Amino acid sequence: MKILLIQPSGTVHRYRVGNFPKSLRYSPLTLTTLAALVPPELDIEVEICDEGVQLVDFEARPDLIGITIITGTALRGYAIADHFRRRGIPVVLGGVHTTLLPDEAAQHADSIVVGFGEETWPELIRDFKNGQMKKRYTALKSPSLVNYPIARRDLLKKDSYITTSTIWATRGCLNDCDFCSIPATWGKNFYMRPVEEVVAEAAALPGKEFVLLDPSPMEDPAYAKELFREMKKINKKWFGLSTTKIGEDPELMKIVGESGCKGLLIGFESVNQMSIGSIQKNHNSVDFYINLVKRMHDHGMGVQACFVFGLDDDEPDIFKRTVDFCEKAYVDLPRFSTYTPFPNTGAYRKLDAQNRILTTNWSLYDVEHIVIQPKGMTVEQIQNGLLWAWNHVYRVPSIAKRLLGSRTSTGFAIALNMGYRSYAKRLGEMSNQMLQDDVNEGIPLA
Ligand code: B12
Ligand code: SF4
Repeated sequence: MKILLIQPSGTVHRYRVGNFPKSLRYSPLTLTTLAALVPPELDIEVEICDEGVQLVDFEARPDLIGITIITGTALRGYAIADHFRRRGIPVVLGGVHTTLLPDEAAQHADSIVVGFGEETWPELIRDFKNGQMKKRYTALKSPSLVNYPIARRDLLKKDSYITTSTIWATRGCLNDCDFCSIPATWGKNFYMRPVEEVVAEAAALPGKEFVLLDPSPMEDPAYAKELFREMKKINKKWFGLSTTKIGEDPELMKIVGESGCKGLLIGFESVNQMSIGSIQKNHNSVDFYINLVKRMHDHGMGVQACFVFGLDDDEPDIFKRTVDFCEKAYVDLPRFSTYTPFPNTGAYRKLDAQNRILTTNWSLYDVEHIVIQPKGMTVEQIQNGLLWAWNHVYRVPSIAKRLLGSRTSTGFAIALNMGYRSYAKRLGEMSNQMLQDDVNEGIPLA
């Protein structure tokens, strides 16, 4: 028996169009994890296809196909699923978007997996082998994370990524930011793998660097301190994510810095405290931002700061204020997006009730398009402001100012900034391309 696992991509991320040069991609973990969960005793051949780096073989004839979808890739995923189902090949859909909108996904699949796949995916495969696959499998609470199977990184097209050393230690988040899919998908829960297993997996990864994909790994400070104290012993560099809460605990900040962390992506979201309040990100305090970035730099960590435009309390000066902040705070890698209410989130329900959802074309839910009717500005003002901010903050003088001020910059930080600079230059063109997104691109007609 053969299973093909596919991760579809939106137009601008799709192979050959690409928003980043190949060299700046790290490999995702979803498909390699699902491959590792296939029961070994069933002797099943598994192939994976990450459409971000390779073409889907639409002539393939596996026995079963599994497709993972997030909102921005859902329509492409449905088109791929419809194609293979027309050819009589059964398709299973799973992932964040399937969990958020199971009834929608079910229209394009023979079976869906809602929630976590650790137990349901092997159960589904056994049922399939016995000709008894059910229409839906659901697991909304995480199973035990002890003895977690090691992702099948051997199945990846290794040369297509800057690194295949991606790993996770925790899942979920205890915060409830109104636009975020994490609590909407998994509830306000936080699950942790045993420290020794995570460290052993990180130690065994090839190379001297790895990426920790957890959306908010510091939610339990005692666990985080233990994890990163142990991580220090393996003497590797790593990059990951955090919330601004890291700044509330000087001991945690020090331990993380000493553990080999070279940079963290942090959701600052806005330099306007009123806007922060409106999205329920109550742990963010704008007055504290400059100091937070400075202390991160003091501990040798770069900062990828993410901001959202188009919040209800934003005014037209928000773009300049945000860029000014990035330059003043010496933010290593600024990133801008638009307020995107992912389905089934508090933001979606609120804006839908106010009749302000402009489109449910999920391909445009890539956080760079405006999908809602803004309050204080027009759609055009936000689109233009977004482009202006990206281009302004990635001018060479701005890059130089930020990286010189940061004191943590390396050749890698310069390469990332140059990658984002070319992304910024092409963003307008790519946004228009997405408006004409052909989710059927490359799919044979019959
Ligand atoms: C790594 C990552 C990326 C990588 C790779 C993408 C990917 N899908 O893996 C990159 C950098 C490319 C990326 C890009 C983006 N991302 Co991203 N990303 C993540 C991240 C941090 C980790 C994903 C991961 O590897 N998880 C570990 C695996 C094991 O878990 P999992 O995927 O949930 O899979 C489990 C279950 O869901 C289930 N399952 C999943 N799929 C399937 C399929 C089948 C068949 C079955 C049986 C089961 C199953 O089984 C697994 C085991 O339980 C998540 C946050 C998170 N922790 O989930 C955000 C996340 C998926 N990203 C998100 C977003 C918004 C984006 C971007 C739009 C952001 C941006 N600024 O560019 C882009 C979109 C790219 C695109 N359109 O193609 C959102 C998605 C929200 C939504 N509703 O769509 C998330 C949830 C973060 C968030 N805060 O909300 N991302
Ligand atoms: S802190 Fe981050 S991961 Fe947690 S709910 Fe907010 S945006 Fe989502």
